Amino acid sequence: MKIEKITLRQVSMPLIHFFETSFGRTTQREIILLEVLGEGLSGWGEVTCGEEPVYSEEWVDGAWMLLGDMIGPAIVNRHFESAADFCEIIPAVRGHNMAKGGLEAAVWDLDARQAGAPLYRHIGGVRAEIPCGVSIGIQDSIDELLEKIAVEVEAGYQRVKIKIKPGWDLDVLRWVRDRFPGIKLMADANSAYTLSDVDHLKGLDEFYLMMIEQPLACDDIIDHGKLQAALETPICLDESIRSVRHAGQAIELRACRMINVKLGRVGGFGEAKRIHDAAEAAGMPVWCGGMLESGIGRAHNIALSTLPDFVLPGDVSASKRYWERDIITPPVEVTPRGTIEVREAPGFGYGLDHDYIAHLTTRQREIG
Ligand code: OSB
Ligand code: MG
Repeated sequence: MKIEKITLRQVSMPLIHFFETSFGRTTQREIILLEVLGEGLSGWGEVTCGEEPVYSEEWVDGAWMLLGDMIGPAIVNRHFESAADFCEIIPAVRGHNMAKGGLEAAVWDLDARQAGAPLYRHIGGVRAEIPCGVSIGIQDSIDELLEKIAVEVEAGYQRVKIKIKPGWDLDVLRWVRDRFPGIKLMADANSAYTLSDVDHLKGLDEFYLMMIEQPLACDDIIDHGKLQAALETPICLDESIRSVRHAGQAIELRACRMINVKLGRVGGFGEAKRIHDAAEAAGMPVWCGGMLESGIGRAHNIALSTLPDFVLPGDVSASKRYWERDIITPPVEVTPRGTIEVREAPGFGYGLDHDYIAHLTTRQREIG
């Protein structure tokens, strides 16, 4: 296959409700969309980096420049066998997985469309319906958090993740457990603790959480292994796993018992599948994380979640939790069973609201 043209668009989308983690609060998303053109068809992808380099080193302006000045020009009109071989023509840029991963996902979407196949089948997915959870940010008060959880439990979501940080952790979890003793509950610290907090973190065990996500440093594996040995609560790694090599090391060092796989963080479907395969071979379940995506990234996450080892509910939830109006049609909807039914149309399976995308676009650049 061959990419004849790439269009970069930046869309500006206000969130319905702010999203706060241990590293900050987001109220408005700036999202780079990628359209890759080949043989008269378009594939679409989304760059999942933040507006600022706080979850990882990547950010929107950096990704825009990298894709527009370096990666885009280097791949336009180059021949490659299929989306699985796209890695062979990507320039040897170190890191920047979200920029590369957004483009790779667009290429997979195009490849699936050219084959007339749904993307999820094209990547080897097997599930017609995926289990869904929600990620709920740090709130201004416990009452607001409890109210938000009540709404999502009522909607049918299969598990609830709350964000924690020092000062918003054990007491908050106690309130949540008091009110919702039976829900599947987990907490995500986004690297807010260190190994010196081990005694404090042992306090998590009384809340019988499904897992604690990324308690320690974003680039750490070894200390997570030490912490896991001291905790009953399973550790799930997010930030620390950027490649199948990291996944292999985490498995070997028993640094986690599950992995949150994010397409952007690991650089696309190719590496996500390799991590999936390594975890599956080790008997470790995985789930699909989220990065407050628009419908395009959300649709890719749904496809990824159909691979066999994605057995745990992911952070893939309904469009209306984020956006007044999404850029895909129909928006992503969740059943009262807390699932998303996977669509069978070619590519990622949803339509695009081109008028609305044009309306939201703040800058655009064409390559090729
Ligand atoms: O750590 O999983 C995370 C959002 C932005 C950055 C990091 C994370 C998150 C989420 C949100 O938890 C998941 C979602 O609802 O998209
Ligand atoms: Mg996380």
